[in-house]
Amino acid sequence: HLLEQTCRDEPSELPVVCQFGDTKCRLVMKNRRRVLEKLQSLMRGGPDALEVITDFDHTLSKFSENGRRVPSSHGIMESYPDLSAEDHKYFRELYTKYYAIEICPDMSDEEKLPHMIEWWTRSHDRMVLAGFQKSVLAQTVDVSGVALRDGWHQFFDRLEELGIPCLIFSAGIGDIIQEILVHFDIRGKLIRVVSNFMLYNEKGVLRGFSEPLIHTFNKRFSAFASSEASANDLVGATDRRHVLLMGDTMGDLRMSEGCNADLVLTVGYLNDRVQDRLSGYADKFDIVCLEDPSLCVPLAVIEAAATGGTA
Ligand code: MG7
Repeated sequence: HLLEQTCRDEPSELPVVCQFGDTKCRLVMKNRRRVLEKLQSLMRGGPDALEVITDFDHTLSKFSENGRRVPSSHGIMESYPDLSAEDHKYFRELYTKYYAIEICPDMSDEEKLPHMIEWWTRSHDRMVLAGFQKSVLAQTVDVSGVALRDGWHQFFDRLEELGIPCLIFSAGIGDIIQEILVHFDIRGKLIRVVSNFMLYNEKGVLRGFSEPLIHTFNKRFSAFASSEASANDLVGATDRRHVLLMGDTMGDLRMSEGCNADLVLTVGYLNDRVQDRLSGYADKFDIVCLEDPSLCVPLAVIEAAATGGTA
């Protein structure tokens, strides 16, 4: 169905409805010819040429469920049971102040950069002060109410069956993400998480975070000037020329910068404020999924590569 829709050539910001099994998804593909060409290349290359580079929070995890916002990995860390009322107030104030800057349409990325570093640093420092304990990590994740997008089981199963590496690239907290994978029993051998990791002292108490700090505006391999690792090296897949990139913010589009792929098909989840943001997303992402709680589109792309490789 996805392929059929893309055959309609006229550029359009109007959503098309695609039916995947029982699920209907509203998609915008502004440049359908380009999507079709990329899909055809992915089919020609087959699964052995493909890798997935994906954001985690509100991309692999849902944005909302039953009318409630699903917490991000930072949000889950902030539900740490031993935080005081002052800690909660502090994190809330940080969020209010800096989130407004992160999404401010009138500031350039350069202007935002020092504020973002300040946010991540202040938040992480406060969590160190609060004495976050490794021993409560699993329980904190278990009770957090985090939800993955519908179809996650099939998505990870297919990646594993087809031997497609999956790089989860996140400016959130790597330990929380890994614990979520454990919580859902996702244990693919080709899954790597590149993110901010917690460092503990010998008593299992948080003492800091891994370097380099990954925040919204350096979430790309080319930004790690001192690191020789490219995305391909990090997932142990130097021969992968084709990338399926998944994200929910414009910044995610740059995640594949610095890895040596020659084709990147981008799928963008537009989770909220669709009216204001659709035009920008439609310009930049090959396929935009509108308020879609499922992984149907990435799964369809993977299946296209799978069948193409054997056809
Ligand atoms: N984000 C970034 N920081 C925080 C934080 O300290 N608390 C909360 N609740 N959220 C935070 O996954 C990356 C996203 O997480 C948010 C330091 C940012 O909005 C960022 O885009």
